[in-house]
Amino acid sequence: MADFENIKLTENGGVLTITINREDKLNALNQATLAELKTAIQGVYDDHDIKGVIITGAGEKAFVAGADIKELSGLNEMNARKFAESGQEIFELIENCHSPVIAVVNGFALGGGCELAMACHMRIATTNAKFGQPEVNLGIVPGYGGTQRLTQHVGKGKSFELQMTGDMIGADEAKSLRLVNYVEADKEAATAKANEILAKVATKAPIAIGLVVDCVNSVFNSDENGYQTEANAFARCAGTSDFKEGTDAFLAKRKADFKGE
Ligand code: CO8
Repeated sequence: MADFENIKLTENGGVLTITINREDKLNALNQATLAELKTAIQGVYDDHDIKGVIITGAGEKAFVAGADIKELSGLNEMNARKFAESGQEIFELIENCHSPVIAVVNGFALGGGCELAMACHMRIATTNAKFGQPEVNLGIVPGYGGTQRLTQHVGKGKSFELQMTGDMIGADEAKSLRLVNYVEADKEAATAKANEILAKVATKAPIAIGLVVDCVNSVFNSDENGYQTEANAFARCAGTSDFKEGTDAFLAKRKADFKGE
């Protein structure tokens, strides 16, 4: 596994854990960290042995406390767009990944950290997690897709409130807003829950799982007819050996053994 300075990769039973590893800066995302994150996610696209991904932050205090404000402070109108677009591209890679990606949110998930969590397919928070888009405090708007994904997750009114006030919300409120799937007592329990979900997904037909990602994401792509995407995905699944295996196994009252073919 490649050597990284700002993230840590560990693999266990087909689950890759990507830990943002700048604990002294509350795991703030600088450009070097984002570049490493991109390489790690691209690796998932190429490695079919990876059945699922967990993204988390080092330590107990923060998932990611945002983009690195020191770096942001040097931006101007010329280069800021490029910064935002290159971050958006990485978060889209996460969102479109055919392996399930779960954020284990342990502490602050602010600004780019909240945006990173929202780009994952699911979020499991610890009770001390805090979510927020505090960019207005710095005189900016979210730039890594937060204006879009927060609105998709929590609806327009709450999205306006959170972005206009910059207020943080706790894990229970985030769950009641459907921003997180589960709240667990601590990082260990949240990681166990993420692994439990990923282990279950790993027993399903991989091609179908990847196409669920495409179909759900198509809901939010105004250039795409999601119903057509779904019909195409359905047809593609029907042509796989896994479809035959799944239906044969059901009819024979045995457990299906999917091969991803
Ligand atoms: N960037 C850089 N350093 C950070 C960040 C950050 N986002 N957050 C914390 N740190 C650093 C602190 O500077 C401090 O470093 P040092 O010890 O060297 O002084 C260390 O982490 C510990 O932080 P604190 O001492 O502040 O810890 P506290 O417990 O007192 O406070 C908070 C914790 C409340 C989380 C506080 O650190 C904070 O408010 N952080 C900033 C949160 C924030 O505003 N995040 C949004 C940033 S903007 C953004 O993410 C935009 C994304 C889109 C970019 C688009 C592309 C251009």
